[in-house]
Parts: sequence; C-alpha cells; structure tokens
Amino acid sequence: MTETTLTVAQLTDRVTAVFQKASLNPQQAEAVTEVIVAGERDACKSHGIFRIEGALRTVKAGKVQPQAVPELVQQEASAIVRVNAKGGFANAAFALGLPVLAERARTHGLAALVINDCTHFSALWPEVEAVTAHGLAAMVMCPSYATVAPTGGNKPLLGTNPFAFGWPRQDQPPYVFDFATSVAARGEIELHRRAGKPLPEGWALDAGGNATTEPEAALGGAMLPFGGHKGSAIGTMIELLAGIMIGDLTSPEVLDFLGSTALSPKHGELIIAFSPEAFAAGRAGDPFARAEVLFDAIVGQGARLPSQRRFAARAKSDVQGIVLSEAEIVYLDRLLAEGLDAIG
Ligand code: NDP
Ligand code: PYC
Repeated sequence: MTETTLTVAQLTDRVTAVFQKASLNPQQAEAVTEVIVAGERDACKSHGIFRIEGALRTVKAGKVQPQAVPELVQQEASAIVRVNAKGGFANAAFALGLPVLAERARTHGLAALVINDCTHFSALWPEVEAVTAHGLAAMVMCPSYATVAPTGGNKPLLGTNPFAFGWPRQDQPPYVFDFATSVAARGEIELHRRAGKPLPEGWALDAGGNATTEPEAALGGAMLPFGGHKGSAIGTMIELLAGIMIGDLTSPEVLDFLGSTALSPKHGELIIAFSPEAFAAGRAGDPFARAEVLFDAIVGQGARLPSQRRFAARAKSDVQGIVLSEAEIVYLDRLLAEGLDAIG
C-alpha cells in the first residue's frame, strides 16, 4: 500500500484547511487542528485525524458552534478561572484560559480552570503538557457520554471519562499520564471495528449484558471501567467534579442532548494547576529534585514512564515526518474537497 510522509507543518496546513472549509472560524480551526495533528505526530491514532469526521458530523448536526468565540468569565483574582466556550470546541477555550490559570496558580499556589459549554473530543495530554510548560503540575478531567457500565451493572451510564496528570521536569519532557477510566478509549473500539479485529477480553458487554469481543456488539452494548470498582469510582468522581460541581452536563445528560455517540460530546472540563514550590514551601528538599529521584527509581527497575512511547514517536515524527496511509490521504482530500457535504 502506498504511504505518504508529511511534515508536521504540512499536515497542519491540510487539517486547518479541512476545518476552515467546514466553516470553523480561524480560532476554532487552529486550536482543534493543533490537537489532532499532535495525536498523529505522537502516534496516538485514537485521537488523530480519524476524529475529524466526528467533529464535522457534530458541526453539521448543529451540536457545536463552529464560529464560537470563547469568553473569559471575569472573577477577579479568584483561584477559579472560568471560560465559557460558547458552544465551540474546548481547545480554543483552553487556549484562552491557560495564561490566566497559570498566573492564578502562581499567586494562590493552586487554581482551577473551568470550561463550560464546550465540545470535547480530544486527548487531554496536550492540555496537561501546556500547563506543565508553565512549571506547574496539573490534573485534567472531563465526562464524555454514557457508554460505560458501573462495576456490577450492565448498562451504559458513565462516560469513558479521561483523566490526565502532568509534572514539570527540567530540560526534559514532563511526566504525563492520560487515560480513559474505561478499560480502553471508545476510539480504540472504533479502530478495532474498522480494522476487523476482535477486542481483547474484558473490554465490553453486548446489549444483553454478556461479555463480548465483537467491536460492533461492544459499541451497541456497554464498555467496562478499568480496574473494576476502582475505575468505576474514579469515573463517578469525574462526573461529580467535572460535570455536576462545575454546573455542566453529566455523561447520561450528554447522551440525551446528542441522541447519538456518533457525534462529539458536549459538556464541561476541569483543569487544576498546582505550584509544587508553593506546596513544598518551608519543608525540606526541592520538590523537583525529589521527583527526579522517584522517576530514576522507576526507570531503574526497567519500567518505563508514561508518555515515553509518545515522546519517542514525537521525536521521530519531528525528524522523519508523519506517515499516512493511502486511505488516510484519500479521506483528507475528500473532506477538503467536499467540506460538510462529505458527511453522510
Ligand atoms: P492508553 O491505555 O493507551 O494509555 C494511557 C497512558 O498510559 C498513556 O499516558 C501511556 O503512555 C501510558 N502507558 C501505556 N502503557 C504503559 C506502560 N507499559 N508503562 C507506563 N505507561 C504506560 O490510553 P486510553 O486508551 O485509555 O486513552 C487514550 C486517549 O484517549 C487519552 O489520551 C485520553 O485523553 C483519550 N480520551 C479522551 C476522551 C474524551 O472524552 N475527550 C475520552 C476517553 C479517552 P504512552 O502514550 O507513552 O504509551
Ligand atoms: O475515545 O472514549 C473516547 C472518546 C470519547 C470522546 C472522545 N473520545
């Protein structure tokens, strides 16, 4: 099969053009393109270019505002920074709120960025990394739509609710993990379906509540939380903190609003930033140096740090470019030529 190699800049131009053709304003198109291209660059296919179609379908269905201009909700000097995404994608709202979040976290020791009324389909690590670039630790979470059964149940209720954490490091990439609180992201199930591959055991139940390895049956049934009752509880915490507490939708409410999992979910997002220096003040030891001792001990056992695979993929893409299959190039060309008409 023919493959095409594009530089990060070339893929960025193509994806930006696709989104602009589909009526996104430059602010929305730029922010969404950045995370999608980052997904391809870092070999995170479940949140790369394959997500464009779902985002455009959501635009076409009128469930996301492509021309939205996010707004900072003024709460002078508060440790809670709020951005109203105005029904647009979360990524543009995050870009607006980040500098204020960083400044407030330095002032107060910690601060939270609340994003309301946004469509969110991307990985969380781009946001975590952006916060760590300010020398801050970060936790990011959001609901999704009801697709995951709580442990002991058999019907979709919780979302795949991603949870990410980052810790800044000097002269090297941050420590970052980012995962769904389901056994796997829903995007992984969709990629298995497209590739005609069975799922690993333990990922999902069919509509009758029986274990299945069939992607189609899993998409029509319920996914399972990771780690049994532990993932189930963390997924529930995310519904509480990043849904109910911030006055936004929970995963079942998102599904009611959209009526379909074929569209990108609309809800809120919670980003918490911590200043390690402020928390460690007056105590012995430099928190950053102590963290390095811990990381060295992990790696010293032969284990790898989360995101190490991703950073290696990034380094390779930056030098060698991003390799796309013929089908992926055809897909991008079709979206660029036809815009929203390409979406059935
Ligand atoms: P994975 O299970 O693929 O990976 C999760 C994390 O674990 C990554 O940080 C990964 O690092 C790390 N990791 C994997 N294997 C190891 C290992 N052996 N040792 C140490 N660390 C390891 O993630 P998911 O499928 O659960 O989620 C994929 C993406 O989907 C996430 O980015 C998430 O944000 C996104 N998502 C988004 C949703 C949304 O609503 N917006 C909903 C659900 C998921 P590395 O990348 O280096 O392998
Ligand atoms: O992969 O589970 C997922 C997902 C849901 C919304 C965005 N990504």
